[in-house]
Amino acid sequence: MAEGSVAGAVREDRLWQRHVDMAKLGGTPRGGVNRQALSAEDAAARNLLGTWAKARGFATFTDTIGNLFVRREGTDAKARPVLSGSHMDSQPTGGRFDGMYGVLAAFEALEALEDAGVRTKRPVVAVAWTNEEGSRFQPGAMGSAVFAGQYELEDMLQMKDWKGVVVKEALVETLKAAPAPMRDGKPGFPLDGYVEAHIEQGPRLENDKKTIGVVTAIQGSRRYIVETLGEEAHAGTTPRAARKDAFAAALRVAQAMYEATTDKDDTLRFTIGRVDVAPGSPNTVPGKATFTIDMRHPSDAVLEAHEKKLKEIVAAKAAPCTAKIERVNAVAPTNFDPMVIDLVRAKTNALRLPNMDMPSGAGHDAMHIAGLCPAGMIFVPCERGISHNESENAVPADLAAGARVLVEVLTALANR
Ligand code: HGY
Ligand code: MN
Ligand code: MN
Repeated sequence: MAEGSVAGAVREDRLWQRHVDMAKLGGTPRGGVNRQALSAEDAAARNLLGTWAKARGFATFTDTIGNLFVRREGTDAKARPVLSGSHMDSQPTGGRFDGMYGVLAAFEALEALEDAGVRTKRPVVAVAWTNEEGSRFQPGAMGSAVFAGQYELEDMLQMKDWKGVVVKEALVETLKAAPAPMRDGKPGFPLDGYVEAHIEQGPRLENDKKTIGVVTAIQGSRRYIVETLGEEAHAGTTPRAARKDAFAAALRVAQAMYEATTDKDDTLRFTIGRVDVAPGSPNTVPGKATFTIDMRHPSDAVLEAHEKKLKEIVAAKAAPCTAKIERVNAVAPTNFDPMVIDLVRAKTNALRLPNMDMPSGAGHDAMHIAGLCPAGMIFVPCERGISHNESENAVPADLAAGARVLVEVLTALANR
């Protein structure tokens, strides 16, 4: 098979149109998407992918955490498959490409193999992982982590969203609205390789005028919930000195944490993305406040040291309220397999695409799958590096370039 022959079957127009079609599902007036995990919009995207798969004769199946698979057979049906994909769930004010690009690039790879008439030894499977964003339901990358055996299925099925809806209920609704043959039992099956395509969600490729990012690693990440407890009281009659104001305590704790996580080379990432105050009445002193923490760094030791600081701050700054900090999850830094990194770089060079090696600041499902088999990622640029924002944008030519590299890499892995 001539070098690049399968890449030649990738169609930029078809790949772009699929993004346009998917962006209508949960599309927002400002041009983004709100397609949260296990929502009606998520189910609609699952159904659309299933319709496309059926039209091409690819088998689809799901598992008990709702990961959705699209399988193209190989000549050796018993061989461990090669997997590629990402996620279709989005942030509440998300973009049209975060996650969706990786799913559609994987699907485009299956179509290109089909159109090129290329049979691979191993099956090649595309996947849409359940709840990568971890926005509605925590923790993120839930489907891939359960698949990889990092989280217990039963624990994840009991997780609740901010309104108290349980994953298990939302999953039943989603699979009813978007039925697919169920692969029963604990999720997970042997893999021979995994490659995920994704927009960079940062500005480096655009700044350096590169089309492809050869991803070498993903930084470590930890999530926490902080809760402060005080005493509800009348806003008009209760003097400041007598108050146990839970929001004031949360502010003291948060401010101290921002100061403690400011590092001179601006490498540590510390984000408080959600704050809830109860009872949420303008004239009642808050009795309870909770806020989320998302903390990231390339070094686990740095994350560990800062986790200690966060706990000390919670103990020191909450009085006269009480407070607690609970770690929701911790994902260690991921280093991708050198064989896959080299293969991505080689196939990119063979296609004469400008590229650079780079780590990922964002988390991805690949961080869990990298523990199961040789894994890697392919980045393409997004405009000004903006993501987790409705103005997220990418251009058809870059999306197609990434899909060409992807299909060449998958073909090589599937014929190993
Ligand atoms: O949060 C992340 O890094 C990913 O975009 N969900
Ligand atoms: Mn993503
Ligand atoms: Mn994201």
